[in-house]
Amino acid sequence: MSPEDRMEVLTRQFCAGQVNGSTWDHVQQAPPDPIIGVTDGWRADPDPRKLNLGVGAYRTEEGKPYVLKAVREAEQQILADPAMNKEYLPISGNPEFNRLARTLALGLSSPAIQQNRVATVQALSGTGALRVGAEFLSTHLPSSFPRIVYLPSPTWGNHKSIFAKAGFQVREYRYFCAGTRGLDFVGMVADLKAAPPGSVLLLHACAHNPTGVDPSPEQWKQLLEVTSEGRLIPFFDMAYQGFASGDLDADAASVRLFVDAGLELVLGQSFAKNMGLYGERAGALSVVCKSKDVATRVESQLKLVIRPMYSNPPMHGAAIAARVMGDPKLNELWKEELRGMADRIKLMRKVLYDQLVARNVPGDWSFVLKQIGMFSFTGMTRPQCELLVSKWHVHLTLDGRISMAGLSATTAPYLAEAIADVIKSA
Ligand code: PLA
Repeated sequence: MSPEDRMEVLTRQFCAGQVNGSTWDHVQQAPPDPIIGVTDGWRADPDPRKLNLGVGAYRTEEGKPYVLKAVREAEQQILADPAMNKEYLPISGNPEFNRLARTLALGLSSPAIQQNRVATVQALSGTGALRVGAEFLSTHLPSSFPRIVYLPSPTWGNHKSIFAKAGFQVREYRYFCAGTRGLDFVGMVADLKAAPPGSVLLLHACAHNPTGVDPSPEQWKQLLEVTSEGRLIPFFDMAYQGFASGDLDADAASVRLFVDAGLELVLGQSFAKNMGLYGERAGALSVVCKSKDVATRVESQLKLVIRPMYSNPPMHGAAIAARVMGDPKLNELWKEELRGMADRIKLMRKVLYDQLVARNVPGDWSFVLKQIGMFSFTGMTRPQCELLVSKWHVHLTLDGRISMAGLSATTAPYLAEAIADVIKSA
């Protein structure tokens, strides 16, 4: 068949396809997202007792979403500002936000901040920071380095897809020990020691999702050694700064340890949780470099990653976050509210634990008290989780993770009753 005839046939087939059916007839129904899909299931559930303990989103004691007072105040100031406009932001985002975000993470006295050797770009929250960071690494790691990323097992479900989309081979390192419900530190170190030099090492800066298990300060020091001896490229995902202990500085200790030791690293930050800016998509990506000169060139390349992806970031969330971080009064108010949120989550751990113990639910539930951050990783099996959803209308991810931030003193007894039941029957 001549190329012209072939073209003719293809055109006819294409038109016939459109007339008789859809060009997308072959497209398969995708499964719902394992985390975000939980909220859809919860929305569709008509039962009045229903609980959404899936996505990590903070709720008040009344079960309502919470807009921080500091955020409301910043938003009012922005609206009242006659200089406010809706022009495009630079490709790298709001410069003041970027400066304040990296300072929040690394600390004002950080050698990297003092020496101006951090390249920061605004990102579409934590996910966007990871995505742009992965793309940058995939393009700019030295060509002799492997494109391999090591993720903790388990980890936040989206990590795998983000790095795979950027062309990385995804490998796991041991992290959680189901038996002790603690850190498998020996396994973790062994796996990292076996990683090829130049591999990227993804670390959760604090409040590991989904396990709620973090390395101790002493273990972080050892991880620093393993990382630098193995010549691994650390990529810190910091989605919960302030949510682990209630203190922003304390929660950044792991990242600061690595930076202060002189390592180059990549850092993703999210303001979704610690400022309650979930839907505003406010985040930052920083690359800590050896020198100011390198950082300047890195930033120019980060812009080349961003421009064809989404051109430049949205302004509102970053403007809010910049005001909250930059205005001393709003900053104090924010820190107070952040401590309040972290404390309420800790209180929910105690309330749930007491309720489980009061019901004599079999097993040692002390991990509920010990785990750090927003989540409790309960060890419940998939059938038990499915029963929680279908019989008790408690919506959670099927790996047994529950968002403690979605619980209240009123709903905790109901959850304990539901857990007691599914542990017996599934
Ligand atoms: N990194 C980790 C470890 C996370 O847990 C999340 C969010 C992100 C990054 C990205 O957050 P952001 O893009 O909204 O800033 N994890 C949530 C939500 C809270 C989600 O899955 O998108 C969770 O429920 O696990």
